[in-house]
Amino acid sequence: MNTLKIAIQKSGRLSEDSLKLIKECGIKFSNGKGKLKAVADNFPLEFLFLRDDDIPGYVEDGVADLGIVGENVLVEYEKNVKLVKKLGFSKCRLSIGVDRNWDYKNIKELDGKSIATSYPKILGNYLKQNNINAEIHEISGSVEIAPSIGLADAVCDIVSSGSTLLSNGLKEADVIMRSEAVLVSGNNLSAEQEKILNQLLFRMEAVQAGKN
Ligand code: PRT
Ligand code: ZN
Repeated sequence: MNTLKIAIQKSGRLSEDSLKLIKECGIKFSNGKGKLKAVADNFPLEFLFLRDDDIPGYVEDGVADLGIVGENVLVEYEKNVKLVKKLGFSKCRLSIGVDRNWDYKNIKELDGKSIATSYPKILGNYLKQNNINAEIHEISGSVEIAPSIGLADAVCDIVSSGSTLLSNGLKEADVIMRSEAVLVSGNNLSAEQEKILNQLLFRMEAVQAGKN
């Protein structure tokens, strides 16, 4: 196939900047509200609008050839895809949050404690590397309320300004990983598709150079 399919978050913190980058690359398309697919008018690119959690898997399966997703999601899902380029937006941290009155010194204090998170794999690996035995409570949203309702002693969640932690009586105690939006690709692009990807990367680099 002489086109590339790119998976972009349908709506959320990555969507707007992902589409902005595409537009800055000079690629034109119209995406009607609620549409799940679109085709570019002046570049061999098709768009699939998906939930961010589904993007690494769709790229691995070849349903999409490329995707834009947070590094945190990419690492958590452990799919067989290539990180092609860091994109510099949607920057955040995956951090441990604890009660603001906890005189937290280092990760060892989590030994024997319970931690609520939507990132069980990244957290589990981090705890293992540090030889910490803690119980992981996987929850899919509103992680920050877990300590105040007695569900867990600490949280491991995405932080950007820190205001969500603060408003739940928590503080950022340890940074586990730093993340930003990344472009990923599948491992089975045709030679023609690799060529299109290189043209796209060339344009993305020009956009980035223009901003520095
Ligand atoms: O519906 P879908 O599954 O597609 O979206 P989603 O709700 O899972 O993800 P979304 O849109 O919230 O985030 C998409 C990606 O943006 C994440 O995977 C991160 O890579 C990145 N990102 C950047 C963030 C944040 N900043 C962020 N602040 N993702 C989430 N948050 C949340 C965080 O979970 C916490 O609840 O915002 C809150 C903390 O923000 P502060 O500013 O109060 O610290
Ligand atoms: Zn999601």
